[in-house]
Amino acid sequence: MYADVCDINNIKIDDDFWSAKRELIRKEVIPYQWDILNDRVPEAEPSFCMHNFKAAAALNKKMKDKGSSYEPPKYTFRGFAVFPDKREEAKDDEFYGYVFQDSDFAKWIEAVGYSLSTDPDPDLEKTADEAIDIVCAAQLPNGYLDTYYIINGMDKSFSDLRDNHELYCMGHLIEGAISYYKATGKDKLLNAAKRYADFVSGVFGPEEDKLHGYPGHEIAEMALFRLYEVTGEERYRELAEYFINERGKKPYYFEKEHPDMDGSKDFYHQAHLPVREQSEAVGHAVRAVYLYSGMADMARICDDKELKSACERLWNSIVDTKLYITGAIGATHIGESFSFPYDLPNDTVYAETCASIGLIFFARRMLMLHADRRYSDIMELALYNSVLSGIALDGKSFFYVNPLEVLPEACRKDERKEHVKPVRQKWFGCACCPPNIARLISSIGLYAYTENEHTLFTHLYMGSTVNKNVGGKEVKVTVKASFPNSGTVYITVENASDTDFTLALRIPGWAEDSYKISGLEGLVHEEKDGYLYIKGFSDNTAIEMDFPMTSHAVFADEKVAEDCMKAAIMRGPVVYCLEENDNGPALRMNRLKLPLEISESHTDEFGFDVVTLNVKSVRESLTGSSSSGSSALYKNLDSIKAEEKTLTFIPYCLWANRGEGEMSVYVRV
Ligand code: FUB
Ligand code: ZN
Repeated sequence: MYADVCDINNIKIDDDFWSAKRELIRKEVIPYQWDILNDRVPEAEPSFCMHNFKAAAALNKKMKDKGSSYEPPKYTFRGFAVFPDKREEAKDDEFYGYVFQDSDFAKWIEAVGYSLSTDPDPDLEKTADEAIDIVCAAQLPNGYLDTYYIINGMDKSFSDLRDNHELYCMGHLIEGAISYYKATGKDKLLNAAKRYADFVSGVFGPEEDKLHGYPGHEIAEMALFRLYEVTGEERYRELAEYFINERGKKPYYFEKEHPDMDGSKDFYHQAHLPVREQSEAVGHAVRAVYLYSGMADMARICDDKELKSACERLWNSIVDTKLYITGAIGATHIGESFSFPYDLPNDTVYAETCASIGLIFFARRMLMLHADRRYSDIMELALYNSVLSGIALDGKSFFYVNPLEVLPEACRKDERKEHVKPVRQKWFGCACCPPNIARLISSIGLYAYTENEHTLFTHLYMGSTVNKNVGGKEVKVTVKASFPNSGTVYITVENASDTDFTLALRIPGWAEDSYKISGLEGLVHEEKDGYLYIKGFSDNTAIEMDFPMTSHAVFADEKVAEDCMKAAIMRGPVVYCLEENDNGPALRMNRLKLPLEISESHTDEFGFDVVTLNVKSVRESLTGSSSSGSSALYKNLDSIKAEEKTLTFIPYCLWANRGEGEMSVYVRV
């Protein structure tokens, strides 16, 4: 009865690079995260996630046992994030953590599901089943399931959509439940998520007696569309559509909820305009890309052309004016938000890992609307750079903020850079990013491929096998690749004769002019929007492609003041950076020599084969005498000394894996 547009169970990843990352998630991150959710890691900030579900379950039981004689707690606002002074002082029946702490479990179970779908693990499944029992025990008889209100008092539930994340937690719960159901066939959590969504659809909607609001932090939209596609039940699509259509209508819902709210602040929640009229990506970056993802789902599912145009405008607003070269978004920590166009500071940047992950969600959905490599190029860029930077090579520490330039002393002593950490952290009280990385990497196959009835689209190249049913025949596509080190790709297509099967292969923008392909003899092919569409396969076809990974300098548009006369170095989709570890301190004193002279080396210093780049440069220093006689800070310039030097660049995502030090992506030319 349940169907899905893209089935992870049909995609097997077998790739040196990505299988190792998936193993890291399976063996390190998922068990570590489970310990964190249960507050068993003394050196990490406590989560209280499972504590809250247990407290809510106990309360729920008490209510059931006492029936009508039970007096439920009356709501008291105790803060957006409440932690006890000492872990041992936590009370069994109180809620702790951020108001959205439930979502940590949901993201964990989502990653668990993806992992189990390829790597069965009875112990992990048992742990997950027990966790699900606890979560389901917290659900109220009417379907409501958010521990913050169950514990703190239900009388104010859905009274603060702007800040209190009930619909956000529901969205994550739905995504987690679907993943677990698809992996195991067990529907206990899925049924709980459906019951919560059913409850919510009884609360929100166009009818007069319902609330006419929408999520303060988007995600419910895309989750509900997915629930609709998995279950085929229309009410979930209708609820998602309602949330999207209602957003930004006047009078503004959040201002009705918060009469003291400054009217200019609706943009923070992307609620300043009806979504079809929005053109500039604004406000909180994660919320924005989660909303745009839901909008793209709706444009596809409902064939809504106006919404598709809005998605395209918003996509362009991001990639043309607000995107870091690493695929990061969100230039300012003030509100974790987008800044104005071309404002892309490298050191005070926010660049939240979740925001790049959300951009990948948005890209995938735009690809499902219309396969065009302008989406997959950015998806690949964000993945190999700002997302992978978010997790340490040993899977044990994480970045929330992904800067492009770091001076460790400034991170410690300058309040404006307090959010920027020079080394990855064990965990975060607000732990959105690590579990988001886990769910993305463990489901990476869903980003490598999308499909429609006859066509399999290959967006990312990685060793993998995909089975696709075309007109009753099981076509098998096998890819062998060694990205990002090498751009050579071998593809075989089996069992495709006498079918309408089409393989659409992405030609990455960075290899557009240099790629080579062989094996197309006898096949019908044409290129469109950066994809090579091939059909007319026999039962055994081999294709070889080569996308040369050449290194080159990239310059930002001159409107980006921060990067004026500076270059970044890229090799294929990978952005490189300088670290103090290889190049000494005061990285700013280095200047690249033009035309660039780059050679490649290999190192196993990171535990696997990494291509490093050696770039000819000069190290400059100024000599002169004091300009005023009383200050050593300023001098009259006598000369600029330039010493020839070869700089060593490493892939940006690997920075800070060898201890603390300066880092810079951009270098003067
Ligand atoms: O509000 C939930 C999550 O916490 C957001 O997505 C992140 O930006 C962090 O603020
Ligand atoms: Zn995050």
